[in-house]
Amino acid sequence: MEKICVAGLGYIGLPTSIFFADKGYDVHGYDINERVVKSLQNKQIHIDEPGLVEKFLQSVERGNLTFDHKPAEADVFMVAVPTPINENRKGNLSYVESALKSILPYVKKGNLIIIESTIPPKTIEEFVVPIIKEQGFNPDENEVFVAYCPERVIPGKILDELQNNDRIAGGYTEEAAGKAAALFSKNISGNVYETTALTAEMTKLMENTYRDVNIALANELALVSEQLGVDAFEIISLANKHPRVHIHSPGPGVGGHCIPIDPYFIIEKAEAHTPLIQRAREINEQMPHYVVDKINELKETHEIKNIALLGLSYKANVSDVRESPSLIIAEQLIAAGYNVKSHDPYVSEQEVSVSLYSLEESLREADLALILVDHNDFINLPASAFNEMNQKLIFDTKKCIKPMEEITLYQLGNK
Ligand code: SAJ
Repeated sequence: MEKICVAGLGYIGLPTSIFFADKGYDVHGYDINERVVKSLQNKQIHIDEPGLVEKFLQSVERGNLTFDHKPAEADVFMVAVPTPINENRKGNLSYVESALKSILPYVKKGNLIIIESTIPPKTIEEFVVPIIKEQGFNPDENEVFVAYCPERVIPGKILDELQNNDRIAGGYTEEAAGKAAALFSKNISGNVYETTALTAEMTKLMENTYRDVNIALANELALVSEQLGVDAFEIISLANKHPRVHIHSPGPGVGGHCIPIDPYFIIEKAEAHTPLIQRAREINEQMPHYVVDKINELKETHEIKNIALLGLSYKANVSDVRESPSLIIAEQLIAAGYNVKSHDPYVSEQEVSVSLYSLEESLREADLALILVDHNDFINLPASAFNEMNQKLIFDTKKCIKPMEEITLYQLGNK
């Protein structure tokens, strides 16, 4: 069995390392973050995903999963490092560059290098391959095989989706696509599709851009519905009964490390041809401010000083707060002088800049309960949960609270 070296032990790299180690491969994961490496060496795992810790411990005990702050020789190298955007909203490839440069001294002829990080179109051809050539290997001649194989997993179901999702193997050459496809085909249950690196790069970006644009449409519908006095969620649910319609849901904004970022990778390469993608980003980025404006508006008719802010993660039932719209809303409300008591059953205080309270503490003496995430814990909270509030006023941005007697309920996208 081939030996695999994974660069980057974050949300994708660590589960990927564990996935392949569980299949019996010798996997060596490395990361420049000493703290992460130390804790993994001490059998502590920093990512909370169903089934992950068990498989991690089994592989570590078996001895075929090791961690270090430097790479090791292998047959397959996988790069799963972050690709953030800079202030100018252009992809920052510095982690990809440094990961590549650190693995290259360990690479031998015939090895396969797979990039998994999300990257702007043409990055393999114009950025990755030239770095590999500088090291003396010619990927055009398949001296090393280079492929782009984007991941598609969703937080909360990472292991399941690594196993079952279809995958794309985008080769810099046809042979590289074939090599990468063979590796995944042997190990996953989904189908593997071979294509070029550029097609794979654009496909990955369009998947998330489709979602961003569709969410922007839902958010626009929410605003229109409020003006017209109809319920956007009901309209969406009815429209989605049409066999070819799938409108997404409105909300307080779009967070996470993919959907709010990936569209910019397309925009940076084709600014003149992406007015729709750009407008969708603007609409979604405006949503947290819209929520704050709504609260200021509610203040004209209700006494609002203390706010219980429920939900800080970027989406339901995960602890991830990256790019979470809730954090923007919390900061703006605090800056506007409200007393904000935030609660999230999944998020720990060291991950956020705001203080956290229990559900009861946050709701006690609150003038408004602001629901920003549809965690299972919040769905259909009983009326009694709101008993200790100063006034029973709820603003639900995710339509997860049912209307109840004695509670004044405002919903995003409704009235
Ligand atoms: N959101 C809405 N309305 C919706 C759906 C989502 O407002 O109808 C918001 C969520 O609340 C959240 C954000 O959008 O703030 C993104 O959430 P998400 O569940 O749509 O996506 P992610 O970022 O967790 O994961 C996405 C997935 N991509 C697609 O579904 C096309 C995942 O499969 C990718 O692996 C991941 O991006 C990635 O790594 O690219």
